Amino acid sequence: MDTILVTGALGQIGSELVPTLRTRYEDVEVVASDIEPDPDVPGPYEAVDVTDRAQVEAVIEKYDVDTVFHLAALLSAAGEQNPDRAFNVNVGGLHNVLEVGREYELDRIVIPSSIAVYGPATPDNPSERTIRSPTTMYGITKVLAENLGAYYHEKYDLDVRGIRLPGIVSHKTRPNGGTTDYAVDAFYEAVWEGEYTYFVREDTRLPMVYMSDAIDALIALAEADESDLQYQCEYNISALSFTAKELSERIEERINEFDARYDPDERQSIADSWPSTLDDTAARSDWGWSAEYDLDKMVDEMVHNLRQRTEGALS
Ligand code: AKB
Repeated sequence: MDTILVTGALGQIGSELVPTLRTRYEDVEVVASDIEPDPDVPGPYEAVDVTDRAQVEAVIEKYDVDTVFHLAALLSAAGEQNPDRAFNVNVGGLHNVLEVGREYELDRIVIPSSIAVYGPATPDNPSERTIRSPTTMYGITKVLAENLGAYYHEKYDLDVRGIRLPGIVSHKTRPNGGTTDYAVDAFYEAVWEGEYTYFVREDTRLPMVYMSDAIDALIALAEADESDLQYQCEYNISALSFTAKELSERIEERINEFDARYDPDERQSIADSWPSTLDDTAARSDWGWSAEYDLDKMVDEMVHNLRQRTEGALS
């Protein structure tokens, strides 16, 4: 591995994956890219619209990229607002990366999939091959992404791998356009305003993971021996599973005055269509996945970091 390209680098995952990769692989050039032309981030950075194959090819050629973490995507709620764009970015963008990857004989492409591949017909605690019947455009694009990854691997021997990520809780970059965003928004609003109105019911239980565990999972999968992998892009990882109310109670233990309210909107039906726990036996046995953060450790770290940021901003 000499040069890594990260697409969607300004997003929730990318903004933490890029610095982690740069620290971990000192001799590897890590090129960050996103659609924004001129963000204030450390370089190398390139503006790339993944729906334009020529732009994808240009950056891969310019830096002689051999590995891609392809994160650029619209999430579930944003996808329901604009299904056409979600399809173009999530499927068209990935197709461009795979086509250029095939042409330039890339070593590896890592793509996050999502729990959104599952749907109301999926029983709880599904494993990788349990029925995928998504009811959102985002979920449909992720099923296609998983299948495209497997197809390019089978047909062109391209090394494409991926994880089905649950909701990711993090304090550096706020997620945007997802259904699980409430699990991050609650922390920001609790620290900043002392109150938060969830857009889901209090008994909504979804699988979640803390960001540093999600990053570790992506890197561990990327580094795994190909011969150890039984799946390409569909590894489940399981870390946390809590209801909105349970999250509020834990936040309240640290921020006494926190006032949580619940006013479900159209995102409730998306949340209701997803399983609340996942069977991740394959990730554990194939590439040694296990989460470090339990709910209390995560809540401690979120509250601590957001308080520090607030104090920093005020001083
Ligand atoms: C979303 O809520 O859309 C994402 C996801 C679970 O993939 N966070």
